[in-house]
Amino acid sequence: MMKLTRRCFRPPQGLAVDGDTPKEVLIFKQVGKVATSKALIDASPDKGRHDQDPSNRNCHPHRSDENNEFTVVHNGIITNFKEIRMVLEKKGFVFESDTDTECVAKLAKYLYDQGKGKLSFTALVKAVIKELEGAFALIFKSTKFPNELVATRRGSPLLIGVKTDKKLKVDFVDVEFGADSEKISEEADAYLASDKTHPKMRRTQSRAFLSDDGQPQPIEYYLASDASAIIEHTKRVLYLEDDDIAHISEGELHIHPAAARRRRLLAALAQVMKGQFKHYMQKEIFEQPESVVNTMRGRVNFNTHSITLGGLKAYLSTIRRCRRIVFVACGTSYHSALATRAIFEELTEIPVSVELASDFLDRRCPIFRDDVCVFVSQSGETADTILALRYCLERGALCLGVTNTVGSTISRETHCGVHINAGPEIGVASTKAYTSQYIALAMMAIQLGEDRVSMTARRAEIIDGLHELPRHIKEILATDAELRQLAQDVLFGQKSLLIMGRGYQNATCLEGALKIKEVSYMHSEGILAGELKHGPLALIDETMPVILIMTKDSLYPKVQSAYEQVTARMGRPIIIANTGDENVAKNPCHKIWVPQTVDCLQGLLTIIPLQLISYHLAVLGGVDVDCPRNLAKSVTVE
Ligand code: UD2
Ligand code: MG
Repeated sequence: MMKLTRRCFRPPQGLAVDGDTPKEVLIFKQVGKVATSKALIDASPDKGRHDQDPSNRNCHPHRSDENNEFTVVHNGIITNFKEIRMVLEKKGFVFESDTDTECVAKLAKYLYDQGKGKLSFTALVKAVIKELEGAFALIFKSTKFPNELVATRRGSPLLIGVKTDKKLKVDFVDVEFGADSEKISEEADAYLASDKTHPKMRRTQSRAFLSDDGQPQPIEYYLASDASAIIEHTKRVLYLEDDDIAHISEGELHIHPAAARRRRLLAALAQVMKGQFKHYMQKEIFEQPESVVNTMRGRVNFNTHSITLGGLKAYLSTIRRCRRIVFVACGTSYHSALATRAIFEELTEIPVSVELASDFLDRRCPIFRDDVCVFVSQSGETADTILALRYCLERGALCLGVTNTVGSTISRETHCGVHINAGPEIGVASTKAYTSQYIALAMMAIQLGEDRVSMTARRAEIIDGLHELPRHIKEILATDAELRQLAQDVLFGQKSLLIMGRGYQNATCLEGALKIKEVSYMHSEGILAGELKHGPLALIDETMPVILIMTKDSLYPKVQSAYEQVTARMGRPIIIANTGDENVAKNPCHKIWVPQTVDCLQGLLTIIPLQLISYHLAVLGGVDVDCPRNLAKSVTVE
């Protein structure tokens, strides 16, 4: 019995169905010569992030086509389902539900047909899950493989119960249930993990259950997400590990150990995904009006001005009681934490520090039980950030994750956290993940500060700003041609570029400079305008390219004085300013216009022209934009 809390189920079409109560639909009953295999599913309404109705059409199992060639039940979430769906739709598949699961059934059929029917069921499932991102427990049936069933998992739990009178030769765990069933299944887990004497089932390539005379014995298998679901049938349970593939046929259970993880999308599929764009980086920049909405979906109520982050709900009071919040991250993720530090300080009044993971580890920074540590990473696999996380876990701090990858190491090993739901990011230079991290962190600050009545109006103002974001981002993207021209006329071919600003824009300067370095190989430096006099001013002359961010917030006069310092040294900065700023409009310099929004969200808009400029500089320079030299998408080595 899979306890599928976020899914709903219908009796499968074209499959043997047993059991008739609505709560316990018995599906995938496999009636072979001697064996039956069962998966019992709880029927429960879908709470659906993907705007799924708990309707019949969104019920499991989902199928590949009208002939039910492949049928799938699923617990978890496939985060790249939209891309897969798009690809399959181009191949002529017609989808009949709004679910992420359906793309798995259809992908199975597509790959099966591609392989001209030569793939075994297990090899096929292996190929399918290589394309999937997210967390899942999946069970597959197919008319192409009658009397066979394949199950696999990543991130979401899946276990196999076995019921037989025979003495088993393999190390199934006997689970017992008292009042606290959850605790006991945890103990069973721990037992399995600690028991080194028995060979682990998953290492044995295959194991049939034979009697002494070599004849197969009647055996029933149960597939479930939790041992409590099948305890009335059997106490013998085997826990699958991530990417294990369990194959049941003819009464035999074979477990194939973890397939190679996360190979990227098939090249052909990947090509289609890029659509009208030349590079992923470009596609991902232009996706931002949509990805920022996905980050907020189901979490922000713009009418009541309230925010609910499901992942933090149970921990809010603990977080509010902490003595400080420590952000730990690398690269772009570090900049997203810097960008939101001020919002945290303002809305929560909790002291905040922002650390680069490598430096944090070098210093062996003191961490205590009453600290809250937040680990930000797009992939959730950044090596330094993971090491810092384990360091903080050892010291008893509450650890939060902010990641884009469901089922990643950081998502699994943190106590709680927020998935930013920006969709897969493929370009090495992070763009949409930055804006989504920024928003996720801003939402976190608002939710944490919710208990402070004096800030109600301020929170409402920020939430209104979030509401306008997609429109504002679109306005900036519409100026792409002008930005390309500016990159070509003024910046391309220069040796260096300084990006200056202060306050909320400090993070934009650093992130903008990082983008330029990463993809155009041009030297660029983000400079806090308040630091000009303390050194960087010496770099300024009439030849040094400078971008100055001068948006309308409380620091506007101070940035103006920075502008004067630069022009007094014959510098001619390009100004990023708010649309309608007459003071800047009068100025003969080059200008980049961005709409004005709430001060603390302005950085979400000022970064976008810099992303576009870095992209155009890269293209002009003939750089392999999506894979710049010496860099990898997720840095999984120290
Ligand atoms: C969850 C579901 C989403 C949808 C929604 C409906 C998942 C992954 N998300 O989204 O599909 O059904 O509920 O309300 O199933 N977490 C960590 N570390 C991290 C990130 C997350 O421990 O770095 C935990 C988090 O505390 C939570 C779980 O993972 O327990 C899911 O986090 P989320 O942000 O996806 O949660 P939510 O409620 O937005
Ligand atoms: Mg977790």
